[in-house]
Amino acid sequence: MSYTSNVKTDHLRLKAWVEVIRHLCKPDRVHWCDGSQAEADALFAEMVASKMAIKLDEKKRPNSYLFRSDPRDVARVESRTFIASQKKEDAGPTNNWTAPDELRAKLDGLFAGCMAGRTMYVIPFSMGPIGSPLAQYGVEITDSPYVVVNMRIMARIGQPVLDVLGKNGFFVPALHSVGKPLKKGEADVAWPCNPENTYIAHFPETREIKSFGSGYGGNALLGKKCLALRIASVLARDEGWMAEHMLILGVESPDGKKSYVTAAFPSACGKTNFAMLIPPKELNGWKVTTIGDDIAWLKPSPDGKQLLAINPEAGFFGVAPGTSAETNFNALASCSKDTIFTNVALTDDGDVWWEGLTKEPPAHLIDWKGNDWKPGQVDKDGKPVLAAHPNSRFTAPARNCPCIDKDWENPAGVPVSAFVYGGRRMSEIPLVFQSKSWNHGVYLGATLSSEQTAAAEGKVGALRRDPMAMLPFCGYHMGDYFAHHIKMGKTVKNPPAIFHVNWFRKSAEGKFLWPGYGQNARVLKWIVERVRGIKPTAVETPIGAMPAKSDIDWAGLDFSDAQWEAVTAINKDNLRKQTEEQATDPFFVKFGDKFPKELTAERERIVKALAA
Ligand code: O2Y
Ligand code: MN
Repeated sequence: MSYTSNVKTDHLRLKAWVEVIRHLCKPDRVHWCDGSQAEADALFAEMVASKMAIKLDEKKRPNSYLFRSDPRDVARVESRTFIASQKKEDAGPTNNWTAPDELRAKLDGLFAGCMAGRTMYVIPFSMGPIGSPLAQYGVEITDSPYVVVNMRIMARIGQPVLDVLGKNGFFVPALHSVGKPLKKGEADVAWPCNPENTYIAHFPETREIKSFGSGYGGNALLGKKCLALRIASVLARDEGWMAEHMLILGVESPDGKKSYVTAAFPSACGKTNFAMLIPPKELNGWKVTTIGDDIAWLKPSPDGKQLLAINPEAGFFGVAPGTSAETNFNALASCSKDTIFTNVALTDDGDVWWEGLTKEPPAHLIDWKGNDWKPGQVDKDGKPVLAAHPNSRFTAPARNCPCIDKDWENPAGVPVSAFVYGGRRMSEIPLVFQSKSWNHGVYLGATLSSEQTAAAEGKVGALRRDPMAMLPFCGYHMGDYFAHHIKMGKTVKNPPAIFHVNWFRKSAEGKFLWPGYGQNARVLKWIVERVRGIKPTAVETPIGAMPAKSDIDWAGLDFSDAQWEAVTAINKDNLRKQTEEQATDPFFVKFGDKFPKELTAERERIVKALAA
């Protein structure tokens, strides 16, 4: 690389670890990342020269690049993700487990010499504003320049992190390799990876991450799912805070008062869209601002009154397909410049395109696999050929987002008034209801489930349980995680109120009954009015408190009483049966004694109330 950084550190343990890894992985050279624009420019120039990256048209998409991954390396791989705790029981029944010594030995074999012919990059990174009492630090060692430029957007990296670490600060060592050493003179491929030997390994007791074989997203950008959720959930349990798979948004009323809400949705439920939603203009002056679109870290405030939240990330790693000016204007604006696109299509004039970006596709594109593409193209089996991969992504800086909250980097965090849980449910689950208590809210999170979409793993339409949307991200036994939630409700005087939403109810004809997108602001407004005490009365039902139709602000939306009935009606018999079935649902049965008795009590209470 034409760029030499001169970062400095006196952190002996860090320097020693880097030496150990250099010795093990045998890279041709080592580069300590300073996170500067000059460094990123040099890396991009190198990747453009090696054909790993394509520079997009500078006028249309300033400072932005397109990458195409190996078609075998396009998403997180849950089947290759491991929680290697000493005891299998501590990883719990929802995680893959291997004994740490066994996994270390396996990985040491794979990492030995794996960086030959490559540069080993050392990336000091901060999850959260540097110096924040809620921030955590890590150092990722990787042989992927793609990872370096993505980490630069998704986290805070470089010298300031080394400065706060000082001589002895705690950091999570996160080792990554694409797993494709180069022999002398061997030409590299555009996207090196090793899918046959992919491991995303977490060692919760020693707070370490080791990832091998994949260069993609959550497998390789180790600050995100690996540190900020799997390892952080363990840190949070041990230290009395919460690491959640939650967006954070601010809701501002016309009088300028702001309330913060976090929300957890399983994948394919429109999380990024909700984080950045634009309320209908008729909701006179109500505004939504974004703190984060994926992860929330919450700690009790120093006075013990409330939970304060930060977004540990600095960027969005958003799904491109379906993102448009109509569905998410703010996400589109966020990736208008300074953005890395992965696996989207390339237009003839040097810009990007994906399904759903525009109503009419361009007449010609280069698809995500690098092939010519025309609208209506089908494969040899007659199936439509997609221009962009369904899990194609934009990595965009949060600072580019027009609705970013002014406090998004406030090191103290923002006070959270409400948690929202939501799933994709065609029937039974009403539009919105509020839990009767904190423990009832934990029960709603623990029983969160969503119907599978085509994009997700598993059978389309099948119900997938995804407690707190944390199923792939909890770094320890999920029963203990529920218990931690219950405990957290007692650690602050005013814990957030907890709500459940479902935007996805369908009519018998299969049509969505709720308009969704910006209209969700009407529900959000009710939630905020509830927590502010402006809507003290509600319709009490056995499953929680629901708004009466008149509690919702309908300005600018014609929504009939029959439509309201259709999105909010509850069938007590069906709900009772579903609730009862949880007692014998294998998903919960496998938690054994670790399923908290408080949640069993909630279930029994609800069954009784539904039977009454
Ligand atoms: O497939 C990947 O590697 C990305 S997964 C992801 C990315 C951003 C936000 N959330 C997720 C997720 O799987 O929850
Ligand atoms: Mn996520």
